[in-house]
This record gives sequence, structure tokens and C-alpha cells, in this order.
Amino acid sequence: MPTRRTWLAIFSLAVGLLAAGTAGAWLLHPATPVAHEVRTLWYKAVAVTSFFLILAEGLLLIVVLRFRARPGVKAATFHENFRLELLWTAIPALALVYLAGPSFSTLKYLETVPKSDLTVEIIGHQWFWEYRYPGYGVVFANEPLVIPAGKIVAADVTSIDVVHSWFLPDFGVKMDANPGRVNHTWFQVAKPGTYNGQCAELCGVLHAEMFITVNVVPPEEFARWIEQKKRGA
Ligand SMILES: [Cu+2]
Repeated sequence: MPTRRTWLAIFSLAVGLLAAGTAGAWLLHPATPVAHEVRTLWYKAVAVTSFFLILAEGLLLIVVLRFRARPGVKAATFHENFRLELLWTAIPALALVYLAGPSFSTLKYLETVPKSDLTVEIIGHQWFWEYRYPGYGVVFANEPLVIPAGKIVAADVTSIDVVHSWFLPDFGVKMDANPGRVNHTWFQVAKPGTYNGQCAELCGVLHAEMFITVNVVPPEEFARWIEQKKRGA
């Protein structure tokens, strides 16, 4: 029988894990329409699943406490209850059907690139990122990606060697970079600033150093920057 102290330890661990989960959540500062969609979907999923978690664990707790072994009480010996089992299978199944709708629409939203103002190519290498601006003939690597604020940016993501993943939490983007295949995604960031991410697919010894920095700048500044880059600066 676990002691009171064991229960306290289990409880503290659970609370700690919950708190850590929120602190490290990658949907805290959604910067793009896609990131907002993804976060809304996440809230819906958490709401629906929490309901069942609390219901099931609550019932379990009640049963454990109320029907525990005591002198003079006989254990129940019945087995199945068909009606109950049907109910507790059908209702969660319906909840999953309910969540499937927004899941598929969000997936479609983030994979369907709208008419874009700028296209960038993102190419993973062991162990750095290369960026290309095909509309401007600009290519560089190991430097921050620079994009104009408020503009729709289409990104074609691929890799030169092994599988990488271009993960920018605030953009709601985690796109695999696969050799021999081009994946498409997009982002539109309203607020200028510096956004950070990291390669999210174990790709070799220096995987942990494949950082991603995106500088979002006002469109005029972007125009100046890209002109400078074109001149090879
Ligand atoms: Cu990696």
C-alpha cells in the first residue's frame, strides 16, 4: 500500500509535468495565421480529451475509495455490462469523429499555399540551412532567413543529403526536408522581429546545432536588403 508520501510524490510529479508542458509549449506565441489555426485545434483536442480523462480517472478514484476492501464487505463478482461498454466506446468514438473535421481542415490550410508575394527555397544540409530566393537570384547559407512583414511567403523545403525538418514554432511550421522531394508550406508574419527555431529531425552528430533564425523586417527594409544581397554584399 503506497504511503501518503508516495501519493504526494506522484501528485507533485504530475503537476510538475503539466507545468513544464505549458512552459515548453510551442504554440504560446503564434505569429502566423497557420500557427493560430494549429493552436485553436490544439485547444479543442485538449478540451475534448480532458473531459474523458477527468471522467475516467474521477470514476476510478471514486470506485477505489468507495469499494475498497473492508471487513464485512464482499467483493462483487459480475463481469461485463454490455450497455455500458457500448456507451463508453461509442461516445469517445464520436468525440474523435468530431475532432477529425477541424484536424483535416487545418492540415489542408497549412499545406495549401495561397497566392504568394515571395518564394523562398529552404534546403537542409548536414549541418546547416541554405536559403534561396529564386525570384532574385540570391543564395546563401548559415545566415538568418529574411522575409518581409505582412507578405505571404511560399516556402519550398527540401534537403541535399538526409532528412531534416525546418521547425519554426511561432510560425506553426514543422516541415520535413527530404532529399529528392520538395515539400510546400507558407507563412505570413505580421510583426517584424526575430523568430527562432531548430532542425527537428535527428540528422547526424551536429543536428543539435542546426539552428534557424528568421528576421522579419518591414517590406521597405526587405527591398533594401535583397538589393544589397543581389550585389553580393
Ligand atoms: Cu537535424
